[in-house]
Amino acid sequence: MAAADFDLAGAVRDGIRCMLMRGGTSKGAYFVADDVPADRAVRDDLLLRIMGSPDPKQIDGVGGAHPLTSKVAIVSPSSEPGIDVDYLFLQVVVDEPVVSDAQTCGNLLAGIGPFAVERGLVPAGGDHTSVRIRLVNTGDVATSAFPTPGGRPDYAGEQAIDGVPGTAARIELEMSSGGRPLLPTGHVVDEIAGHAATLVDNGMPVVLLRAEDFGVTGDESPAELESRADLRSQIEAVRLTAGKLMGLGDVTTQTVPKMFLLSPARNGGAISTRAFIPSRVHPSVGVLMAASVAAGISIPDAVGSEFARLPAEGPIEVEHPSGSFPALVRVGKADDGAWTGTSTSIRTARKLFDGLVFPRA
Ligand code: NQM
Repeated sequence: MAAADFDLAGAVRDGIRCMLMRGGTSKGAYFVADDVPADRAVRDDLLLRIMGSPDPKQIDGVGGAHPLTSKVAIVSPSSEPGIDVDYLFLQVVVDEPVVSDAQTCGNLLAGIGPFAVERGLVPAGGDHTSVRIRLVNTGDVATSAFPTPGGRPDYAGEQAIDGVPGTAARIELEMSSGGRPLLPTGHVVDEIAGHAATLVDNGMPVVLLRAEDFGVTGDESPAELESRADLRSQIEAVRLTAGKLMGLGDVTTQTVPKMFLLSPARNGGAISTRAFIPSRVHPSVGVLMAASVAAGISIPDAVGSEFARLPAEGPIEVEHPSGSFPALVRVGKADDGAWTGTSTSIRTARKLFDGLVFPRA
């Protein structure tokens, strides 16, 4: 929709078509691109009104007052050959008037295939449907496979994922990289503010740090870590430098890179993690974050590789505050010696609500 065609008063009165979905361990508002203004400033202003930002409670909108529940997906048919739909992810900051496209979200990605079928953007392919999705934020491509018995997405199933109660239908997400290097600085370890750091991007830019270097054990609760102002400012200082080194520019108002404190696994997995995303501590772990951690610790000498217990084959279990995330990654070296990575993840998603959302006037 062109900016000139957008009528905010009309949207306030008549509403905008929107589906609320849980995607993995996150939740967000999904829109077809044609239903929202194309102009970035007009669109962002509308999304702030819809989600209820800026306000720590997002009380006057549909946002859930946490970064993991203040997310938006905008989906459109793709003009790219071999790709079905384009998925633009937008993080609506809870307590600031900011909408950021600087990162993608692998959790909301889980809902994109079913949403595309629900909205008629992609036909169901029989009992199972496979949708090729271009992640507009990063240029990566995902193939999402999910059940569509009778030609409709079926959200019920037997798949459990840590961080979500019960079970739901299995959604398989296979990621291929858009050609970015796995190690954006070209180094396995960089030293930042006196700390060893491995900077990795296997779908999500992350910084791997040793928990013990920051005076914590790495099994503290998210609330405990969030309450440590000294720790948060130390980590933020590393993040600002890491962002520049990773080619992300000034990341002061961005939500990437994500900051990981690593320690030895406690529950039989490969490694234990606590992720600053970046101002809150993740109650579990993001999909692409886990893929980036798993790829990083698979590289000899990377931070965390010295205590990671990697399986001979199969998924790498990335432990987090509410369980474990099985990240199946393939890490290799290209002809020029640069490290490369791809990943496969299992998620679930669920349609929660479909209808009209009414932005704040
Ligand atoms: O890493 C959290 C999440 C995410 C990102 C965040 C994500 C991913 O758990 O793939 O999904 O944005 O900080 O949803």
